[in-house]
Amino acid sequence: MRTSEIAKRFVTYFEKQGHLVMPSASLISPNPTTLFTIAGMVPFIPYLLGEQTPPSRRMTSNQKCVRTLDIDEVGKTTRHGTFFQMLGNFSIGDYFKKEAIHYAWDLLTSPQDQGGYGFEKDKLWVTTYTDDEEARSLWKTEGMDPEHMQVLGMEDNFWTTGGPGPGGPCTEIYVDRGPEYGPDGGPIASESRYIEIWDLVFENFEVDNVKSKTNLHIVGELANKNIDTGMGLERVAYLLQGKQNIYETDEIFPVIEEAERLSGRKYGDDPEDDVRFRVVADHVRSALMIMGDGVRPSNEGRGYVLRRLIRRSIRAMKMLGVEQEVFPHLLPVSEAQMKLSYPELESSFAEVSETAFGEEAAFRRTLDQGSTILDVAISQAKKDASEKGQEQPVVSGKEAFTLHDTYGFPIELTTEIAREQGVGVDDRSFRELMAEQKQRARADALKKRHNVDLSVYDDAKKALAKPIEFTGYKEFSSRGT
Ligand code: ALA
Repeated sequence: MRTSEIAKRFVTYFEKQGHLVMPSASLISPNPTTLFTIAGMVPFIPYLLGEQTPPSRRMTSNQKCVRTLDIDEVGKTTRHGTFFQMLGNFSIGDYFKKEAIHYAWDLLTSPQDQGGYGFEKDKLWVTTYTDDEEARSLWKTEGMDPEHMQVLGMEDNFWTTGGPGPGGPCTEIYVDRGPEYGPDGGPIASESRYIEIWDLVFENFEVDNVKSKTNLHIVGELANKNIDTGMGLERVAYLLQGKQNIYETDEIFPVIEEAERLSGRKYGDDPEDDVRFRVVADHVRSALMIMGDGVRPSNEGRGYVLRRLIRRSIRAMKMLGVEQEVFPHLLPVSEAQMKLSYPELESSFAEVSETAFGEEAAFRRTLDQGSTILDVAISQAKKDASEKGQEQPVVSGKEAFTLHDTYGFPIELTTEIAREQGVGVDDRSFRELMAEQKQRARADALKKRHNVDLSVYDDAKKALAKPIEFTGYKEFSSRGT
C-alpha cells in the first residue's frame, strides 16, 4: 500500500465518523514554544485549550512535522525521521476514551479490502498510563489480548509538547515485527521488535514549566475532555510495505537509489554506508519540505536546522565517495515523490533549488578550506594520544575554535568528522574560547561605540592637551581700562 493511500484511508475513515478533514498546517510552528510543528495537534492547541472555537468538534488531518531532537539516531534505527507525517483524529470535548480506542482498533484491524489496514490482532500491543484502568478495560472489550497490554509511567505515557500547553495520559499502540527482530516481552522488552505506530492522548490537562518528562507542573484540568492522536505515517508504511525501515518506503527510497547511482555503491552492502544512504534520504526530504514552507538557510533558529540538514547530507554523500555536487541530483528526486502529496511544492521549486544549490556551493568552499586543517588536527590528536597512552584521542578546543573562527567550520561539523574517526573534541575548552571571544567582541563594540560618540570632541581634546596660555589677568586688566 503506497504511503499516500495509507494517509487517504486514515482521513477517509475519520471523515466517515463525522470528522472534518483539515489541511496540513505549515512546518513553521504557529506555537511560539517550538521552532517547527512537531505533532499533528500543534495547529489545534488553541482549540484544545478552549481558547478558540474549533470549526468542528471532530477533526482529522495528515500533518507535516519536523523533529530534530533525535537527529543522531537518523539512519541508525528503523524509525527516526527528521521530517515525518502524523495522521491524527481530534475530539474537542466531543468523544473521549471509548470512541478513540474503538476507532483505532477498528481502522487497524479491518481488512484492507474494507478500507482498513488489515493488521493481525495478535500482532498488536498497547501500553497504558499507570492508573488508567478504564483504558485497559476498553482495550479488552475491543478484543485486545490482555497479555499484550503493558503499564508504563509518566515518562512514557503522559504526553506533552515539551512546553506549556495541553497534555495528558496516553495509550500507545505497537506492532510486533516478530521474533527475528528482538526478544519476546512486549514494548518494554524491545524497541526494535515492537514498533510504536499510534499514540492516543487523553488530553484533558494543562501543563506548564515542563522541565522533563517526569518533572512537569500540571496547572489543572481543561474544561474539555479532548482526544489528540498521532499515527506515524512512515512507520505504518514500512510495516505495510514489508520493508525494514522508514527509509525504504516508496516516498523516501528513490533518493537512496539516486545516491547509489551517484556513488556507485550499493545500499545493503555495508552497514556504515547504509546509515549514510538513509541519512541522505531523510535529510534531503526534510530540507525540501522545510524550504517548501519558506525557510531559508541561516545561522540561527529554523534556518540553522535547515543548514545543518543540507550540510549533513553533503557530508554523508562525501563519505559515500561522491565529490561532485549532489543537491542538483537528489533534490528533484525527492520533489518528484513528495509533490504527489504536496502539489504546492512545484510552484516554489525553482527558487528552492537555487537556494539549495547555492548553499551547497558555499558549504563546499568551507569544507575545502577547513578539511585539511582538521585532518591534521585529527592525526595530531591520534599521535598525542598514542604517545601519552590515552585511550581517547581528542582535538583540542583551540583547534576547534580556530576552525570555527577562521574557516567557518561549525563545532557540530568538527565533532561529526572527528567522531567518524574515533576522535573526540574538547567541547568544554571550545565553549570557553567562544565565551571569551564573545566577551572580547562585546568590549570592542563598546569601545567602538564610545569612539564614535566621542570623536566629535577630538579637536577639543587636542586643544586641551596643549598647555593653556593664561591670559586672564591681561584680559581682566584690559577690560578694566
Ligand atoms: N500528540 C501526540 C503525539 O505526538 C499524539 O504523539
